Amino acid sequence: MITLALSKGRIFDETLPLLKAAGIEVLDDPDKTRKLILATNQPDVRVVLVRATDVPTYVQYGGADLGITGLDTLLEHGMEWGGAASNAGLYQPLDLQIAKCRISVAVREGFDYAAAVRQGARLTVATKYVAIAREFFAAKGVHVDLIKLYGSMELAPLTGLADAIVDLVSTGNTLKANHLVEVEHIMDISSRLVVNQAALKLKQEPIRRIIDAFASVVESK
Ligand code: PRT
Ligand code: MG
Repeated sequence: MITLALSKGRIFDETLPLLKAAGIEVLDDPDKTRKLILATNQPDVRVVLVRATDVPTYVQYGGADLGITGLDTLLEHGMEWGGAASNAGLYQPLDLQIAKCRISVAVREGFDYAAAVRQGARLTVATKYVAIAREFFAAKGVHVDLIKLYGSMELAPLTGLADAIVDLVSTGNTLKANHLVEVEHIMDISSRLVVNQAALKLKQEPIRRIIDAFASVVESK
């Protein structure tokens, strides 16, 4: 049995065409079923639905053989757990070029971020990406107090909780609707295929087949 960990939402939706190209069709609609283990048309392939932030954990510890996760989640997972070595057991063979966005710093319209940085002000930054933010500001030499949030980051500068946020931006519409502006582009993000290293050795043939099918779709784009 091959187990693929996916999160509901955009990653699931954008993964379906890749699975189809690999000859795999998920038999349940995750929005209609309460099942967490979804069968596919291939009797030896199943999909498990987990929280986006849990995908690296499932794959690293072998709860799933493969998973698809944003680079944001993958980096944050590795850094929180103590650096690159903590992604040991996780093999990252492919950038799937799906669920693309960027991770940025944003502030309230009218907040003079450049001046605050120039003056060496201590900034309060709210984010779900504490490790990524810490590393980014440390490299810039900017002193920050980080506040961990689990969602609706956009609210933080509007309520006075923080001066800035570090969050994902895709179209920019969410920032605009909340009168926030992007002031730094930290990095580009896309989703990655991750594979449990031990599983790759034990189930090399079927896993390789899935990796190769995904790779050929990505290359043909
Ligand atoms: O929602 P939940 O808390 O369960 O988990 P999640 O938010 O981690 O999952 P999900 O499905 O929202 O995101 C999964 C992955 O999709 C992320 O880890 C990213 O790698 C990728 N992705 C791509 C995005 C976006 N684009 C994106 N735009 N994830 C989130 N957003 C959000 C962003 O946080 C902001 O609130 O969309 C809003 C901005 O979008 P625009 O288009 O208005 O700029
Ligand atoms: Mg979300």
